[in-house]
Amino acid sequence: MYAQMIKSEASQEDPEALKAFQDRIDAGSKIEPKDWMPEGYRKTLIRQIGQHAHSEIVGQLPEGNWISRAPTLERKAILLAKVQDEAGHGLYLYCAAETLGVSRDQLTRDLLSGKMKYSSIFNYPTLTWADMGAVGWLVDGAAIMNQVPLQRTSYGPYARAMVRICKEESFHQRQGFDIMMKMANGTDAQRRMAQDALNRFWYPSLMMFGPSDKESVHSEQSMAWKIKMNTNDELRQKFVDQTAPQAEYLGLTVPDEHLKFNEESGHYDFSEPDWDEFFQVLKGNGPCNTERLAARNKAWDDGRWVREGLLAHAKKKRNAAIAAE
Ligand code: FAQ
Repeated sequence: MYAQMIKSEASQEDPEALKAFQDRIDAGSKIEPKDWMPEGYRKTLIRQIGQHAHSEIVGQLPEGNWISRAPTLERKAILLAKVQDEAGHGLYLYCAAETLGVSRDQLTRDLLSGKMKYSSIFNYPTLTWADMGAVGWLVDGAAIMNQVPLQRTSYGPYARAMVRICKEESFHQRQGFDIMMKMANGTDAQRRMAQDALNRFWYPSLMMFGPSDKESVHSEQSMAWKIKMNTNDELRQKFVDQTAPQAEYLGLTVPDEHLKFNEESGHYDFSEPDWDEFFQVLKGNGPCNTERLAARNKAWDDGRWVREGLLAHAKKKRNAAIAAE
């Protein structure tokens, strides 16, 4: 539907302008906010950047859950810094989306009403401290795999936001792996917790890259516009190739009996995630969808007095400035 709508909108646009735009993309130029762009390009970016921003914000919830229960002061300080970084990433991305003519309030309303999506991964619960390791190692690991190529995406503000985000995400990934190392080399109970976290987060992490290329609606057009630099399956394969040896190094077992290095292809063979589960999570039926949206709605409602106070203050200052003119 959406892909069709983008195509039908393109058919109403000036073919010469469309061609000139595509030539610029093909030549590797960056598109900047004031440049002409097809309506479909603008909408696709708002959808993707907005979804990405929402993921960073909602992604604070599963980790925020553990700040008060981190095992040491040092771990607490590190986790707190990481969660604050995620808030910062959300803000860079909302700013990038705003350059496309959508307001942050509108994006927030669309998240809170369930109209806009955020990453499926954040609808899974974080049950033990080892999950903080698994989230950093696997979830940030998957996020980086997706985001490093996005530093070269065609839209300037998105590409520049991504440069800074990627630097911080690699610290996040390392801190997650460090937790997993401690747990995997700890007591039997800690080792079991690490294995259990890997068991629960492996397939949801593979789902972060989106549906298989056969099912992906937007990949073809988004790749032509360099809004996406790789297909979902390409990135998923790269993630498995990078992560399987790391699991081996930790002495943990990836919960996939078919995971095996294929000498011929030079890549790991692996089992597909359960795509029915993925689409159910997208429909709002994951383990924590209701809880996550309720938490964001509560935060928005609780913050109303701050927004109203700030707006009243701004209005008062503006009126005083007008009166002084
Ligand atoms: N979850 O046609 P495609 C992070 C939807 S950041 C939910 O393949 P597309 C940092 C998709 O929107 C993680 N929905 O779509 C962190 C579309 O539905 P729509 C977020 C998904 O856009 C770490 C439909 O399925 N990163 O984790 C998902 O070409 C730790 C069809 O799919 C980004 O957003 C999914 N996993 O490709 C924070 C990166 N996958 O919109 C805290 C930027 C697909 O038509 C703690 N985004 N859908 O209703 C992208 O690269 C792309 O948007 C994809 C999906 C690859 C996610």
